[in-house]
Amino acid sequence: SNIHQQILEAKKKGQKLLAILLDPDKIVWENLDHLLVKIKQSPATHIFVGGSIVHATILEDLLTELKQKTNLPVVIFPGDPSQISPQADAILFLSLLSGRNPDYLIEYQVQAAPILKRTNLEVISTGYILIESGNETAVARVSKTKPLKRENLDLVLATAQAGEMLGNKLMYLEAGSGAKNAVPLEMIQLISQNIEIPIIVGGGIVDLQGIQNAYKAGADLVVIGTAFENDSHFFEA
Ligand code: 1GP
Repeated sequence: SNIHQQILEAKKKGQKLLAILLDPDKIVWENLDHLLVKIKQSPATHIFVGGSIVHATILEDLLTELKQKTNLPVVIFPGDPSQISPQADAILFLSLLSGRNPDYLIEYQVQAAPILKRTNLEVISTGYILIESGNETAVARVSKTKPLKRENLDLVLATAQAGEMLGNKLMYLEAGSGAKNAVPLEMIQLISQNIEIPIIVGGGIVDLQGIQNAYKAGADLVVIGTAFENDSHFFEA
């Protein structure tokens, strides 16, 4: 079924969504079965798979396991065009709107398009906005782009609105994996009040209160990576 449509319907009903982000390169394979049990017991509605550098075979192995052992929709959250697999359900087709590196604005999308055409993956056009986090994150390093300043709310809003006008179906506000500071709540609030498309928020959210705060500010889907990676009991508190 259509994942984008489900996200829209959840937004309409005010149901909040939660994605657990799994980086194939960080999976401890001996623990995978335990991890999958914990994911099943968690409130997660989606599994995102991706990372800054991911080896193709490891991605395939992880997707095989996820499709066999969970029922959650699996969405690729790619770092580059090598991270495409027909085994997933959908892919966030990202454009790094906060940066001015043409590779992440259009070049990788051009490379990925013919590959995606040969799969049945649902392709979800997603604007991706990197926000300053107080530390250098892998996204900033690998993409060689500068995050937008936390206090520059006008620029973040204009960026999100431009993405919406360009036809993005989702807007991802990203502090970066392992961010010291998560996306500011007032920023989430401002963006959510001024664009129609669903908002994804992630990076540096390390407790359940942080998730609730992001929802209250207007996030439709929150992404949790590091906190669950470090503690598979994270959602049990
Ligand atoms: C990173 O937004 C995700 O792309 C999740 O970040 O690892 O900090 O939870 P964390």
